[in-house]
Amino acid sequence: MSTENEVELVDAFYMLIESLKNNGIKNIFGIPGIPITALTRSWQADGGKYFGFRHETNAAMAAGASGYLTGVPGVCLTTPAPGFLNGLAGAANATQNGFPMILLSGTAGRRDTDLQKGAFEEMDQLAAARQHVKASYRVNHIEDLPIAMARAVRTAVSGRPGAVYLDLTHEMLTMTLPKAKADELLFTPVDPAPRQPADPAAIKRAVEMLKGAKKPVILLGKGAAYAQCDADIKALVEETGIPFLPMSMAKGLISDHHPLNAGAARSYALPECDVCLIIGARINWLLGHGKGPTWGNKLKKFIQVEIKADEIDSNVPVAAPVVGDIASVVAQLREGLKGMPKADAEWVGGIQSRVNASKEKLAPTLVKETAPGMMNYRNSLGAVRDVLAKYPETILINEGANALDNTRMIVDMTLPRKRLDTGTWGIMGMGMGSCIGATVATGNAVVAVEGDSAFGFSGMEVETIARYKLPITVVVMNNGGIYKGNEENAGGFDDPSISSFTPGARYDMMMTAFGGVGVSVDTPAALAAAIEEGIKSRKPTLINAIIDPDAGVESGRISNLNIERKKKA
Ligand code: OXT
Ligand code: ADP
Ligand code: MG
Repeated sequence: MSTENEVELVDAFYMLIESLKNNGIKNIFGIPGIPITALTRSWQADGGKYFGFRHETNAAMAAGASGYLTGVPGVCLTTPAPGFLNGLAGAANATQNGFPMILLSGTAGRRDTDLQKGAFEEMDQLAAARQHVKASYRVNHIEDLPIAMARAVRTAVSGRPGAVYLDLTHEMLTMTLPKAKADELLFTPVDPAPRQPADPAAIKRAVEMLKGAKKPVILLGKGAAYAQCDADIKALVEETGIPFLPMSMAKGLISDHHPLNAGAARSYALPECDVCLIIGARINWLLGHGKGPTWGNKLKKFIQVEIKADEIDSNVPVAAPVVGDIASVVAQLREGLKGMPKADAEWVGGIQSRVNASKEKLAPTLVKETAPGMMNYRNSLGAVRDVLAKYPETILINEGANALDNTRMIVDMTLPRKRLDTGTWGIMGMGMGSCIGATVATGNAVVAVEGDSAFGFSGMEVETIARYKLPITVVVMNNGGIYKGNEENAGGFDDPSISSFTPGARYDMMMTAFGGVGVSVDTPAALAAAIEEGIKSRKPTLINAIIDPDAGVESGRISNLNIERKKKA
């Protein structure tokens, strides 16, 4: 603040910081540099929490994870052009996943940028952001900051959540304003994510369809987890007695141990069902686009609860669209379904017996002993499952291919919003940023199960984890490569194959390099002990879990999406 002719002035930093605070923002994730270093410092000086990263994509991943877990947008602050573009990758991922976040970036001066004079870090960032985020806005004047921030927050959290980009122009960041005027402009937005109950006619249609169903299932997606109406969703399932299947990040929304959980009979329940009530999931690639073998090659009667009207019929006809917010709609459905008889016992029993059979088949593989250094994905993750069962509040971050698919199958979740993974894009590199965002947002301990390739995309944030002394335990599933660690060079040469990494790599030493705890383990028992110690001690911990290089399969569970080379004639 300064005075000119006795008028007290405030600068753009003040306006921005006050606007962030007015919108309930408590943390900023980012990397400082020209021209936002002093802005970042001012945020911290003002009492704001700041988490300085080593790469902006990871900072943006942290912001996205924080937004998903709390419903308040996470904020990532970057420098122009290269810093901004790094952050944009994380913002794009947040948008794909429906996580609310705000990407703030400084820019080079508009005058030079628009005439392409070659300014320091010159780039038309607004144009670049536009196609990758839900909305992008440029702030050209200090007076617009309160409105710009409110607009960013409201856009990020209302309707389908997503990332919003705010372009903080160089010129704007140098402006000042009389404090009296500033105080008039600053405000707290009212109800940024308003409830949107569905049309009663749509509810009636859905209710009739459910009542007429012989083999109904309920599919829960991460939109349902995000909606934070866990008790109502559980009540809907229990009152109707309809089996449910969670998409990966909806695991735990209702406990994986619940008797109506049909997750372990997926390949029976989806093809066999007649009516599928989808709550907060898109009918995209993860659901076979609503057709084909995933659904028994039959068109199902879909009831889709969705906030974004144009998502309906995106892949297959939806018989009963219910456009509205999940919390309102689930309450409306429960009301409409009152007195409905429970789902057919034969149908439910058939699913339950298949669930039990799958679990019984899997069980011995989870405890099978292997020679030291030859752990596979089953027995190692069996050990992870047993430890996490003791600490259900722990948030699980999970990426990789075999490391992802097997964890999703083996490690049960019993509480909502405790699992974040590669999501809609199947993205590698969400790991360490999401770990940091998750613990900062919730205070909970975090365990990350990472493929060794996946870990590499954000591995340098181990330093960030150690520097802030965060309660994060990272397990690197070290099979020495992408999918497998024993592939040979396709040309028969000595240099590494396309998928191999350094054999015998000691990822644990990355954590000890920064003062955290590093452990290398080669048996399930040692892995379990190291994880438990990490969770209990809340010390930054990295466990190098040595996995048989031959244990994985190419592309994990989605090898059907790969393209094989055509056979020569
Ligand atoms: O019913 P059936 O019999 O079918 O059985 C199912 C369930 O019923 C059963 N099940 C159970 N059984 C017993 N008990 C329990 N409790 C239970 N629960 C379930 O198990 C099966 C499977 O269940 P699921 O998963 O529900 O069913 P299904 O049919 O698999 O579901 C279909 C899908 C599509 C929903 C599911 O498969 C899914 O969610 N898949 C997500 C896959 C995904 O996103 N993968 C990540 C991307 S792969 C690839 O792209 C990689 N890259 C390239 C790359 C990427 N991605 N990003 C960037 C920025 N750059 C490059 C790379 C580099 S992966 C990768 C690295 C890999 O190497 P790593 O070293 O990191 O990892 P490793 O592989 O470990 O080496
Ligand atoms: P999954 O990957 O778990 O299948 P998706 O990300 O594909 O889930 O789908 C989530 C869906 O939930 C999105 O289409 C999104 O618009 C919707 N959604 C998110 N929040 C809400 C909400 N509060 N009410 C209704 N729909 C929502
Ligand atoms: Mg691997």
